Amino acid sequence: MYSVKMRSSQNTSHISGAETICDMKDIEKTIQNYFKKGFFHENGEVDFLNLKIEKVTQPIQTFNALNIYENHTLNTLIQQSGVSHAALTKGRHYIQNEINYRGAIILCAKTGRRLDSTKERGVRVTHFAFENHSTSALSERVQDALAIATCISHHSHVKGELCISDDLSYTTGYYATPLGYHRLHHMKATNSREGGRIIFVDDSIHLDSYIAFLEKTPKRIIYNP
Ligand code: WAQ
Ligand code: MG
Repeated sequence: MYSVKMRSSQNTSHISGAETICDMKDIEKTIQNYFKKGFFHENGEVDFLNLKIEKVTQPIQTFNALNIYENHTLNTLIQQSGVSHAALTKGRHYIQNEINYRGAIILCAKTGRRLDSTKERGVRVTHFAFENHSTSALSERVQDALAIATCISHHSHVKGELCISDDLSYTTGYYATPLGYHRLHHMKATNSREGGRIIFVDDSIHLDSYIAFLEKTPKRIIYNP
């Protein structure tokens, strides 16, 4: 298997990114798809696009995708998952600020203090593949989001993850906990580059090994509800 990654930017500011793990025979169509996705993007004109292909050498770990739910409010979910309102408020500041992070920001679920030291980059979940074994079709965007959320929540110290797309026209976000992926509609106004991912954790987490798991361990996510 091969890990294939894409990121594109304008004037060093993040525009789009994508990644998967695939068989050798699928690399060509994957990079074609990623070129279109990353180069022609509603977020702006691209002046840099990076494609990276790497052979996967470590064993792949397999996980079941979280179940998808709708009709919960963010406030209830935050409360149930043990994230404080102060932490949520700080998380929303990272989502709303001017910086377009490529990855996720990690905050203490109690105080909202930032714990990762990746500055304007963020922690990026990579080396994962999504396999849909169910009969219900999911859009590529939802497959990707569900895979990332499943990886992020696969740790006993993770309380929840809030995600809002930074794409101008996509306003549905989600809040994921180890117990489920909750879709949240109308999370932002259209035509805004506001967006990001915030991971709320217990601050006794071993951050280096968690980040290594997210960034380096090859992961396969099976959707089979
Ligand atoms: N790992 C960590 N963070 C990421 C990753 C990744 N692989 N990819 C994106 N991000 C961060 C980064 O800060 C982006 O700016 C932000 O998340 C949003 O990324 O069920 O499309 O790819 O309909 O714009 C949610 C789907 C879609 C909800 C989210 O995010 C639904 C989406 P985007
Ligand atoms: Mg985006």
